[in-house]
Amino acid sequence: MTDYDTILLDRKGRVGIITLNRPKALNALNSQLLRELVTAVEELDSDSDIGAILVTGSDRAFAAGADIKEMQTKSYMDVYLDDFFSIGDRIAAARKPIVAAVAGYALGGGCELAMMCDILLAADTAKFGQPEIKLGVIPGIGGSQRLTRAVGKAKAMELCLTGRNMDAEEAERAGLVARIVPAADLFDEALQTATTVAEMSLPVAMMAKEAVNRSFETTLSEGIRFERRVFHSTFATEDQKEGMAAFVEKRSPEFTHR
Ligand code: CO8
Repeated sequence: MTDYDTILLDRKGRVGIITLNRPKALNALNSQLLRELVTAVEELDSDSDIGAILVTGSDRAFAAGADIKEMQTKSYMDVYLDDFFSIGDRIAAARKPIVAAVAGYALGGGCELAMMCDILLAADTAKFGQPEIKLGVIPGIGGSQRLTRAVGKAKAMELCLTGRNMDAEEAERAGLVARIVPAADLFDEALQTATTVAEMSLPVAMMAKEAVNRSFETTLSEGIRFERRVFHSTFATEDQKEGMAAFVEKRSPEFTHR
């Protein structure tokens, strides 16, 4: 297993837990943290004992954005040639479901990271925003696109142009988060959610994630055709046979993730 300095990696049952851990910088995403985060996500994504990934931060901050101190002096050529933030695309490319548990600040790259995840749970303390404009830049890890798809143009435009934050209630009303839970219960609820997903058939959960995500990339009729083909292919799994047999026999299914 890889050694990490800026994140903590743990496993509980079939859930891989990544905790962002740069408390002094409110988990700002510097290059080391992003590199370690991507390595950990890929490590868990390719581990056959893992069925879901949970990403979380601290009570005070999920992540307060990309590391401004690290970016401050970079030139156009530095950011263009380095294209450093494209590393984030590898998180969105994970095939296993990822649950984000957000307490405190999820700003800029922190909000973008949360939006790359599949199920977003927010503590009642959560604050979401894309404040990049206040620094003289715009979102760079997908915020202008994913936020707009999640909450619509009206609110996304307002947040990206004014840099104001949304609290958890507004984020839930706007459709950005799946559910709000009391801050003290956030980790347990998120772990429970991730465990529930991880106990489903892994290949079928991966197919469900892929099908939902396809809706962001294609037309309705093509998306439905894609879904139908993937639905057909669930019948090639042992878990479909087990899931339906268990229902008929009035027992819990024992998925083998095959
Ligand atoms: N980067 C670096 N350090 C940070 C960051 C950050 N994003 N956020 C907080 N910190 C540091 C502070 O500098 C401070 O460090 P120190 O104690 O050494 O001064 C420490 O964390 C604690 O922060 P504060 O004292 O500011 O704590 P407050 O509770 O007063 O405020 C806030 C909390 C409101 C979250 C405040 O820290 C803040 O506004 N942070 C910046 C938020 C922000 O603007 N985020 C967007 C960053 S830009 C971005 O994410 C773009 C992503 C894509 C770029 C792609 C480019 C190609």
